[in-house]
Amino acid sequence: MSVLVAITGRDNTKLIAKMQSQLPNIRIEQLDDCQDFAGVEFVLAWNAPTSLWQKLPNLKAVSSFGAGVDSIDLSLLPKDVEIVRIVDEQLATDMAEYVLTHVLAQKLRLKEYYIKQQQSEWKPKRAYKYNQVSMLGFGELGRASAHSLVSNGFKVNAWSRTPKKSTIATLYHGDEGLTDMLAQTDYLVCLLPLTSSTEEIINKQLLEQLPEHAVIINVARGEHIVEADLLDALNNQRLRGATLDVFASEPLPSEHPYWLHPGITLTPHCAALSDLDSVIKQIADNILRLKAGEPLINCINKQQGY
Ligand code: NDP
Ligand code: OXD
Repeated sequence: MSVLVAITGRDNTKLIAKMQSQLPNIRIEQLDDCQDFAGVEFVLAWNAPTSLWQKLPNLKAVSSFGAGVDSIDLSLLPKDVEIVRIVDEQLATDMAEYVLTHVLAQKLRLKEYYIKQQQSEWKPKRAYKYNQVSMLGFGELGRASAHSLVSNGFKVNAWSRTPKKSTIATLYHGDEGLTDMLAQTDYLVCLLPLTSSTEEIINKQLLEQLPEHAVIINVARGEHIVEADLLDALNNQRLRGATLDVFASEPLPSEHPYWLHPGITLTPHCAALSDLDSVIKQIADNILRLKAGEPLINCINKQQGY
């Protein structure tokens, strides 16, 4: 059995060395140097080329290198191949900190002051009183973010696909639930996985259901947003602002209108960056489980796509 690291767009030397030290008896190959595709049973993938999957007749499991699995085209994989993802406490803590920070930054109008600072303009204004945060997605990261928001005095609503119970948030599900939640939203935080049901969910129709003072915080995937609809809502004062960490095209192209938009705060997909050691521990655990014929951890539901 061998493991293939198919992560494109970064230097994997350190990652492979760390994996190899945890798995001394397992052959780990890099995509570019792989000599024996037929021996590969486990792939660690992030933006792997779509042509890869057909070269792997003995593939048994694929692990995403992140929490999201959207960089793997599930339709190209045989039905019996397991897909696993990263579920990590530190990742959830980091995401919760990012979400709280940016909700507070929007409440305290920090972007306005950064712009005024550049013009040496002294103009204090009261912080907004708005305190209702609505989460699109109430999974590992949505729940962690909700906890930290509630501990800091925010009221939290959350929308998921299936009905749930929670002692900290008011919960909604389904299309009707979404409409009800949007009307009571000051800050809309997107923490959905990217699937065919959630792609372009933040569109004109959704934005029109938000109060005009609302703010979008997207920390999931850029493809959740119809960019032209977001810009239109911001330019016509139907939305107060947006904090964006993720983009349909990354790195965000230098000519993109988001960069200089006064209503947009952006960060370079850094809301929650995986800690290499903790991620490798999970991946190594799954590789050893596969080798021993044991059930893998953090499997996704392939039908749902997350
Ligand atoms: P989970 O799978 O744990 O949670 C997903 C949530 O979304 C669940 O509550 C699920 O509902 C809900 N959901 C899925 N589909 C729908 C739908 N059609 N309608 C309504 N609700 C839906 O994911 P995580 O919390 O671990 O991660 C979320 C995403 O965050 C990742 O997929 C990734 O894209 C992004 N991410 C971004 C990072 C960054 O740095 N910016 C870092 C890490 C992740 P239900 O509970 O009913 O299943
Ligand atoms: C992830 C990410 O999915 O970094 O883990 O976006």
